[in-house]
Amino acid sequence: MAANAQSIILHQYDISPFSEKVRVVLGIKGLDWFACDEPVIMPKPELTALTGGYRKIPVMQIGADIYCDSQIIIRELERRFPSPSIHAGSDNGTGWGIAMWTDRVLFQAAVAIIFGGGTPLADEAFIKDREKLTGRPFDIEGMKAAAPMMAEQFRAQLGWLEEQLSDGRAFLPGDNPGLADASAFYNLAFVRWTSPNGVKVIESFPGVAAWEKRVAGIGHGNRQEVSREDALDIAKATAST
Ligand SMILES: N[C@@H](CCC(=O)N[C@@H](CS)C(=O)NCC(=O)O)C(=O)O
Repeated sequence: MAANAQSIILHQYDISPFSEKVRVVLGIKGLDWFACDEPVIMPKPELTALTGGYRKIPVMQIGADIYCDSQIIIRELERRFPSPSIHAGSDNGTGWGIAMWTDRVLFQAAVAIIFGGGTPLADEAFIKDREKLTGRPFDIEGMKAAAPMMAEQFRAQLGWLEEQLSDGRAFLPGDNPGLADASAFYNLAFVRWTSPNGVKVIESFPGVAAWEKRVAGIGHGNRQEVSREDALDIAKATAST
């Protein structure tokens, strides 16, 4: 079936860690959705036409309604598709608090390990693009110097996950996967895709490595593809709700 005005369209790219967080939530909820692949660097003319200039990934589109930022996307998915809840086995605030940790502190450690370890992802065009985005130098040499220390930061934080899982629970909140799992997992996935050194750190935690397999096993729901042109046409032909 082709995408239409009711379809969930996720503007993303496969190696985007924040997209992986949303893809896992789509998996937890068992939803049908369409991936609309966007470029990793600017220009992104179809995306910015939808968002009014926001260039980051992921962005969710349902008809002409556009949701920027993974937190807002996940909140909207929870509102529209409450069952199963991303808060199952947890209170509603805890997952968001954990996500703030994973999206900032844990993510920064993962980024330093990945880019400080050398990755083909960081070619000249990518570095220039990210420097324009942040207005700061993309300091590969600084990240290289910080990588060993950040690997230890990463190790310490994975230790918290190991501790949480040490009573034999399947997922971070308990029997059912939720926001905390999606949020922690995407950082490990990003490291796995790009950093053999980081993988060694993950593998040193047996409980975390086993949990990671369980989260990967949830999958991403039912994914189909939609082109950027078709996604834009859907928005043009629809009124915002
Ligand atoms: N707070 C945002 C962060 C999103 C983010 O930083 N995404 C990265 C890719 S994972 C990005 O867009 N990088 C710049 C780009 O792709 O243009 C969220 O949670 O969605």
